[in-house]
Amino acid sequence: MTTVITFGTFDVFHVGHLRVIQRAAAFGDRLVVGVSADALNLRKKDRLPVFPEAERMEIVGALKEVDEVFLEESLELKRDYVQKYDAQVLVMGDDWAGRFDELTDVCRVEYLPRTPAISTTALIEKIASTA
Ligand code: C2G
Repeated sequence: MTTVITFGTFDVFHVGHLRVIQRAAAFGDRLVVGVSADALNLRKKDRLPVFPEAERMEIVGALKEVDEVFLEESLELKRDYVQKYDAQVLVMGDDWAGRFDELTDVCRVEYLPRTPAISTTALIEKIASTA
C-alpha cells in the first residue's frame, strides 16, 4: 500500500488543480492532501484566499481521488506531515521544483509539470475585468 501526499491552497478550484491531484493519485493507492490554511496564505502571499479553508478542504475532500484532507498550517512542516500520514511519495507542481529535495531521505519526491495557461490569480483577474 503506497500513500501519496500533496499540498496546495486549491483556491478557486480549476482544472490545473484537478489534474495535479489526479496525477498525484496515480503514484500510489491512497492520496492525502494538505490544504494550506488561510493564515498561512495571509503570511506568505499577503492576501486571504477567495474561499475559506473549510470550503477548500470540503471541495478537495469530495474528489474521488482524495482519501484524506488535512489543514497545512506551515510550509516548514512537510517532513512532519510526510511522517504523520506515513507517505512514501510527495508530489508537487514544478513551480516548487527542487524545494523539497531535502525530504528524499524519508520519501520519494516528484515534481509534475503545471497545466499551462491557468491559475487562480489569472482567473480572479479575468472575473474582475469582466464584472
Ligand atoms: N497547479 C498546476 N497547474 C496549474 C496551477 C496549479 O499543476 N495551472 C498545481 C500546483 O503546482 C500545486 C497545486 O496545483 O501543486 C496547488 O496549487 P496552488 O493552490 O497554487 O498551491 P500553492 O499555493 O502553490 O501551495 O505547501 C505548498 C502550499 O500548500 C502552497
